[in-house]
Amino acid sequence: GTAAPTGAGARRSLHVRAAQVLEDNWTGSSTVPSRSLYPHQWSWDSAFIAIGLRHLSPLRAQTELETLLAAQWGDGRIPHIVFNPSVPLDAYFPSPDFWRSSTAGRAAGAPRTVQTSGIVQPPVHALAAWLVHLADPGLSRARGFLAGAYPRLAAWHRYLLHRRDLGGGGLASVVHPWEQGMDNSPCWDAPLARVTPAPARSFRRADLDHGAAEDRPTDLDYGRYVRLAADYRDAGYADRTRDFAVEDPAFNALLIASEHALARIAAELGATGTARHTRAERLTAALVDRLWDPEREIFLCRDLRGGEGDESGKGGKGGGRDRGGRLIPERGVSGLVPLLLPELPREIAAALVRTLDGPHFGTGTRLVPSYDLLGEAFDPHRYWRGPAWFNTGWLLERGLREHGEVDRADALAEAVVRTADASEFAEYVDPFTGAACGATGFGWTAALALDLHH
Ligand code: 9YW
Repeated sequence: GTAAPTGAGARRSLHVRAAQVLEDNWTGSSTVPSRSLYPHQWSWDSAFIAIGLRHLSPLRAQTELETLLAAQWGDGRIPHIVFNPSVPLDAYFPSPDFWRSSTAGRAAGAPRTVQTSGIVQPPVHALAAWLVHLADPGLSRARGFLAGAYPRLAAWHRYLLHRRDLGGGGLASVVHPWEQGMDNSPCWDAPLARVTPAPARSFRRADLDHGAAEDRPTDLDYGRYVRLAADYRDAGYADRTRDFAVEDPAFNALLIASEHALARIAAELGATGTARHTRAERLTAALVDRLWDPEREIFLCRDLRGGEGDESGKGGKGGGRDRGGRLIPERGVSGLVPLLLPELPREIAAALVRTLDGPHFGTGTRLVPSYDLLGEAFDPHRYWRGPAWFNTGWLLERGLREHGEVDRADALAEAVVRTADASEFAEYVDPFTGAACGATGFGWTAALALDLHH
């Protein structure tokens, strides 16, 4: 492509064009990730979108999060999708008639009036709420934004820390790859292989009407996603031990970062946040204890159901089965996201920076790939199996800055902004060339480019 223009004119134009994407995707109370592929409200998308939206309209950013929080379940979970009733049922699969939240989720306290999914997504919300507050504290106080959000965010974290501590080690587990947000990451291949796929004729994908098949998950992946979601639904969305239960580093790092944010929110509201900061430190220690791989110098996923009857779980000193389940020996970008955490031991932060720069993620790339460049499953175009995504770029930029890596952070920020702009705010890009994949006009890409540009 052509070199990105620089200077005041270019800055204005990025701002205007990103703002236009967010305007086009705004429904009146929230923002869709993509008009074509994802026509409803998604949980972690909304958190990232609010972080960018705060620069355009703090009121809209607050509303974005309030709309999501209004769909919270009685047990504290924030659903991964809040459905827009005016969108036709066949526009997205799985649709409300699959999840049946208001009936199947009744015991878990699903809302009666709004239809949602029954699984969750990474807890970026308290961090987003805090950043949105900081953009206009006066408006936030006048509207009671944090006072309204705090009890809901606290219940959300309580749900994750109690109902979802399926491994008993203090971390939250995901019970579906969609919950972690990186749907078809090779990290899920081993735990998913144990799941019997739902028959292909029992459902109809809607994503292939809008996205290229070779950029999307396969039909076999979808069969397994459907099976896991249907089993969870049929169990009333109860969080007992499940067939698929994984402790993921990014999911837990975001929970910890959000716990720190919740401590700041509590302090702003006149309470003390000390207990929450202490809990966040304890969680950071648990993350290191359960998921850090000192040889690979990256955090791994722990498959709680893994290692039952196979020999492969023994690898990695101290990281094997003694803590329950087994570590999955795949390097995903998720394993770098804990760089975000302020209390990460110095030597671990330094090791993560080395991994980020090295042959598995750094060599020859413009933006950080979603998966190991040297991994067997690496594919530069297929969704979460290699392409670079902008939300992980934003999180790593923040992590680098947190640990004093100012030059690296500046370079990554610039690459994120430039690539977002040049790709028409693509959903994800080829990590080497920056070529657009998936949808364009994607919500969090526009929002986070705007945030880093600011
Ligand atoms: C799907 C909306 C969502 C993101 C996920 C991403 C994708 C939904 O889109 O999942 O149908 O595959 O993987 O992280 O929140 O943007």
